[in-house]
Amino acid sequence: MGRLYLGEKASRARLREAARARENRREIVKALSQGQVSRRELLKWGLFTSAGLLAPIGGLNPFVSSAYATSGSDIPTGIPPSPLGDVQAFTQPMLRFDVLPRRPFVFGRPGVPGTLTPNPTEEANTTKQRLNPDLVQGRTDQFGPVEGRPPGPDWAHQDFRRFPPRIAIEVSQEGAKDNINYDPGCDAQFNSGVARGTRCPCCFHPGLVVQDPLKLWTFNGSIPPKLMLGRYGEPILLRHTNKLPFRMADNGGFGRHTISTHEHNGHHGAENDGFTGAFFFPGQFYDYHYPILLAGFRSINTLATDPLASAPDDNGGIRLVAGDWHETMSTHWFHDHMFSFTSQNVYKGNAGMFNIYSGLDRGAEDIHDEFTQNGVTRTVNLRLPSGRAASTGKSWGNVEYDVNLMLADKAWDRDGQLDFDIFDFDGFLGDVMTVNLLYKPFFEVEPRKYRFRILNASVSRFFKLALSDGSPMIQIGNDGNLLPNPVVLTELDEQGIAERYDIVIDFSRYTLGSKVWLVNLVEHADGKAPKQDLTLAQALSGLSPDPCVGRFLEFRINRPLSAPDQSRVPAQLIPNPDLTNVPVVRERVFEFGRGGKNTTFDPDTSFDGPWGIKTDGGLMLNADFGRISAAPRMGTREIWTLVNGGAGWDHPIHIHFEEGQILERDGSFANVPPAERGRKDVYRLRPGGTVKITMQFRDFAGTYMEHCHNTVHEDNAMLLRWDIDPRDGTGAFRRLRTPIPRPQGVDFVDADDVLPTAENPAPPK
Ligand SMILES: [Cu+2]
Repeated sequence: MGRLYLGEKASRARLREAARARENRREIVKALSQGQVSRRELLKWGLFTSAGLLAPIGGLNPFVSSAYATSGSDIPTGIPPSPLGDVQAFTQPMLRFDVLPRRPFVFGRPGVPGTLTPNPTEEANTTKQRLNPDLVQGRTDQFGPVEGRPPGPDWAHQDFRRFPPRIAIEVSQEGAKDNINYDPGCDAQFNSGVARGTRCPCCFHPGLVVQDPLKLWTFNGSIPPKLMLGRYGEPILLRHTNKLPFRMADNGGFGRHTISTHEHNGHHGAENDGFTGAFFFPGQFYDYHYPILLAGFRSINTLATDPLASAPDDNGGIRLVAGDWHETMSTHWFHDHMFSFTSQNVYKGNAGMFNIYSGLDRGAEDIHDEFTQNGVTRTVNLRLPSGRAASTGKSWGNVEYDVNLMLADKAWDRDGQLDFDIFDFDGFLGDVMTVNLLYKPFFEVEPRKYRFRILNASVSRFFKLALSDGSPMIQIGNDGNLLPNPVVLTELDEQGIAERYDIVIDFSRYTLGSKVWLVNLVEHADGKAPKQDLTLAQALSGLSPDPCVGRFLEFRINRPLSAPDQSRVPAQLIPNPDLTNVPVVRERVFEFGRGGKNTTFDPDTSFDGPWGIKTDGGLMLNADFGRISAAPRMGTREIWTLVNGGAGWDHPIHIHFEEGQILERDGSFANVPPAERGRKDVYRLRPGGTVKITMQFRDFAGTYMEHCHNTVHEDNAMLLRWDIDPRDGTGAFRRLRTPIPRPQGVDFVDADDVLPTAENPAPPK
C-alpha cells in the first residue's frame, strides 16, 4: 500500500486522521509561504525531520501527531483522495496549448511609440515607481525599479545590439481567471472541436469547481498552458510582468509571489536564464532576451554558409544562421525558478512550453527542399508530422499534427481547490493525473502520424508511457533535441521530471471510430523514486494503489483524414556534434545525496535542507546561490560525473545552459539506451547510479545552476551555482557578485563562498 494514497475503501477514522494531518500541514505550508516562519526555524524545531507534527508554533494551530503517521510505512499519511464527484475520466476534450501572440518588434523613438512601453533596454531599466504599500510593510513612501532584472553591466543583455529583438511576446503571471483569448494555433477540427476564442474557465474539468485566483497562478492567469513559438535567428523579447498579489500572504496557502522565469534549456546569457536569485516582485516586469542561436555560433559556421544551419523564412524557404547545426533544438519549456519555492510555484501553474523551429524541424511537413554540396544531395526539412503549409499558408510552425502535452499529477482539497503538501521532503505526489492542466481528457485524431511533445511537469513523479494496445511508438526527441536516429519502442523509458520526450504515433493502423489510450506504468509509493515499473497488463488492471497509474489520455480516432499524410520520420534526424577534436580541459564530480550541511548561513542566499550536493569530493553542501561551486572557462569542454549518493532515491539532474552528451551510465556507454544517446539537459541518475556527461561552455557567460528537478529536492537544498567568467578564459577568474533582490532594488554582495575547485588553474600558455 502506498504511503500517500488513501483509497475510497479506507476507514472513516483513517480518512479523518489524514484530513486532520492535512489541515495541520496546510498551516505550516501557509506560514512558510507567507514568510511568517522560515524553513530554518521549522527544521531547527524538528518539524520536518519526523513524520509526526508535535509542537505548537507560536500563533499557529497546534500540530498533533498522527496515530497513523508514526506506525509504519504501510500506513498512508498524506492527502485524502481528491474529490472527483461524478466526474468521469475521458469526458472532456483536451484543450491544446494556448499560443502566445507574437508581435513584430520595433523600438519606440521620441514621438513614435514602439512595440513595448517602455522600450526594452540593454541594462535593466531602473526607472523608479512608487511601491505598493503591501510590498513594503505598509509604507507609502517607497520607490523601486520598474524592471526586476539586476542592474548594471554584469546583468546587461549580452549581445543585445548584435541580436536586437525582432519579436515581442508579452505575458503576465496572475491568478486564475477565464481565458477569453484562447488560440490553439489551429482550427477546431484539430482541437477536438474546440474553436479559437472559446471561453475557457479555469477548472480541471467542467464538472469541477473553478479555481480560486489565489490557488492557481498561471501565465496570463488562464488555462490551458501557454505555448511560445520561435525560430532560429529571430530574437524574442519576452516581457514577463508579475501581476501576482502584492501581499505575500495572499497566496491561497502555498506559492511565493516573487518569480524568476527559466527558459529550460535556453542557450542564452545568464541574465536571461531565470537564475534562482534573480527574482522579481509584483508590479515589476523582467525582460528576457532570447536571441535563439545555434550553440557554437561564435566559432563554427560563423559565416552562415551551411544550409543545414538554418531557420524557416516566411515564404517556404530558409535563412542561413551561424553555428553548428548539430546543436539544433526543438522542444523547450519555461517555468519558475524562485529560490526554494520552485516546486510550489511550478505546481501552481508557472509552466509553459516553447517550440523552436529550424530549417530541419520546420513545422511544415509538405515542404520538400534539397541542396547539393560537394556532389551530395541532401534534404533540409526533415518533414516531421506537423501540418501543411499548403493548407494554412504558414511556411513554419504548423501545429495541426504536432501536439504539446504537459503531464502533471495534482491534488485538490475537499472544496476542489488545488492543494499542496510540502511536509514530505522526499517529494510531493498528487493523486490526480492531468494533461495540459485538465483531468484525464480525450483527444480526437485522424488516422495518420502525429508528433507529441511530452513534458513531465510534475513535482516529484516519474512517468513511463505505453499505448494501451501495446503497439509501437517512435521516439524522435529527448529533452530539447532530436535524436540522431528515431527509436521504435512499445514502452518509453522512465521519464523524469522536466524531461521532454518527442514521440510519433501512427494512428493509421486504427480503424475510424476506435480508441486507444496513453497509459502510465510507473507506480510511486513516495516522492523519492519510482517504486516499480508495472507491466502494461498490471497497469491496466486497476489494482495499483497509485491512482496515477493506468490510462490518462484517450485518443479517439474519429476524424477522417483531411488530406494525405505527407509527413516522414527519416532514419537520420540530427547526429550529435563531433567532439573528437575538442580537448577536455577539466573533469568534475558532483554527488547528489542526503545529509546536506550549510557552511555559509547567509539568510538571503542559503537554505538548509536534508538534500545536498558534494563537489569534487568536498562536503555535502546545502544550496547557497551566493556560493560558486564551479567556474568552467569560457570556450572550453569538460567532463562531469554525476553520482547518486544513495540507492533509495532517484534524481533527475538538470544542468543549465548547454546540451550535454551522456558518455557513460554506470561506467559504460553500453548502458545508455538508444533513446538517451542524443543531447540532453536532464540526466536521470537512477538509484545508486552514475552518469558521465560532456559539455561545452560557449558563447555566453554569467551565473548558471545545476540541481535536482524533483523540485522538492531542489527547494530543499539540492541546488548549486556555477559561473562562466564573462572574459575569454585567459585572465584570472573574476567572481561575479550575487544579486539580492528587494522591492526597492537589487543589492549585490560578494560571493560568500567559492569552493577551492571552482578556482581555475593558470591558463595554458
Ligand atoms: Cu532529487
